[in-house]
Amino acid sequence: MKRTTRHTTLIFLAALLAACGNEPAPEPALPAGTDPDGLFSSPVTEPAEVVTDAGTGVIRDIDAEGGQVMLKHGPLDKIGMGAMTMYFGVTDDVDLGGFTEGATVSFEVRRGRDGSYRITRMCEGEDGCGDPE
Ligand SMILES: [Cu+2]
Repeated sequence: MKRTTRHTTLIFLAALLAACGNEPAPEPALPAGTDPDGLFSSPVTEPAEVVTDAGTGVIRDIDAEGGQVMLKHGPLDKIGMGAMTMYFGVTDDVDLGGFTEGATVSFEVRRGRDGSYRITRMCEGEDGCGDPE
């Protein structure tokens, strides 16, 4: 009888440990200031992986048909990206036809849940794109 009891206790402990291991990690809070307009807030629980940042860069190439632009950009700390030259996709709000290679631009970029970066706003000059309409 005593042996059976001990065995049952061990199973109980094992079940407890297994339950702990399966517990989902708590959702990390969205860092302050990453979503000032609440654009990406949702009542549904979503991973806090949509992050935006703003920076400046120089246009190296424009692929208007492909919807992407190559920028030599400065560091983008909020999305954890150092200075580099790379292609960004752009959202439908960005009209690449209004830009020329070699232009210095300000831009806003968003990292989607799929991990890709897309430019959501872009304008000439280094002074930012102003407040969103
Ligand atoms: Cu980059």
